[in-house]
Amino acid sequence: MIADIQQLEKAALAELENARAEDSILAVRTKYLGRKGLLTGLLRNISQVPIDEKPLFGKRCNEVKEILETKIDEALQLQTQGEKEESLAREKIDVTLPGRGIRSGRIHPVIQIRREICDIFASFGFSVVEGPEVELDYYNFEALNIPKDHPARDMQDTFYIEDNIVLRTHTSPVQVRIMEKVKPPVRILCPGRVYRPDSDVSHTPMFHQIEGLLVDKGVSFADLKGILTAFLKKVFGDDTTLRFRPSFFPFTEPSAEVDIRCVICQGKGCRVCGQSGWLEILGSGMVDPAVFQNVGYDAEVYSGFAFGLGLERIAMLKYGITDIRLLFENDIRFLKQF
Ligand code: 2NM
Repeated sequence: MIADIQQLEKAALAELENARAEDSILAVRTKYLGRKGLLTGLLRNISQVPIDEKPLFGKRCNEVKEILETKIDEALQLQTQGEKEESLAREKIDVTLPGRGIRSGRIHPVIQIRREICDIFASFGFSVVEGPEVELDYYNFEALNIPKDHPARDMQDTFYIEDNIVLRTHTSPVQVRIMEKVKPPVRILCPGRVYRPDSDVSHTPMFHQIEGLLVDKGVSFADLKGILTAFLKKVFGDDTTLRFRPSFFPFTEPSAEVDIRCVICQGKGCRVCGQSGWLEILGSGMVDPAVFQNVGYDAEVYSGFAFGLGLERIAMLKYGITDIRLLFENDIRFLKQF
């Protein structure tokens, strides 16, 4: 019987030695020390042990029980500690590493210019209004005194949705819609996307325009010159030289294009200004009485001026961009420079 205990102790310790995971250690405990365990079984049968061996048998049983309990506790402790160390090593982070940085977005250069221009005209008392990009032929052409046979109405120059529905080719229709609704005085600025089927280094099928309109009693060409001069000096600097050059638009009479002294060569002549020394910035004019008639304004009482400019062109001149398409590729390496 004593030999049985010795054997049991040896077997239990060997099994414990091989038990690595928590589960296997607990299994050893159940197998030997559990209610139906092997050691428990030996103790239960003590009545069959010869009387003279009983004290030694009992002593050995208790010793082995104590040894196993201690060893199992130790094994369990080692096991959890090992697991902890392993996970600590695995989850270690180096707090001295540099951070990844937050990449912030920024305003697109065209929209920066749009904001700048809107702010300037807001300081002159103009309100900013927007309107539809899909427009009736009537508002895009007819009301603006653009005749049915005008080349701007060609399929080649306008995106047609239907016979009398187009993608607006300028933002003037917004101004017509406002004039239909409100009586003078009117001071509005209309920024927005416009569409024309053109595509090369200086044209994209969609681009941005801002048009302005001021209507009141006694508005003259001198007001047009004064406001546009003040505006352009705010955008391009106080020492900017301007010239007003006669032009033609169906919706204004007289009409003028406004040029500034080339910002690249200061008028000496370069590639950007095509050797002329001047850069075309905007178109303008006194609103044609035919347009006033279409919106129900009395041209004998009211007069006004209007103007329009392309934002991509301004952005290109301001930043020296030579291909307009760069503005629409959404390449962050390009856009983050502005
Ligand atoms: C331009 C040039 C000249 C213009 C005219 C009007 C309206 F609706 F009042 F008749 N809006 N915009 C205008 C005048 C636009 O862009 C180059």
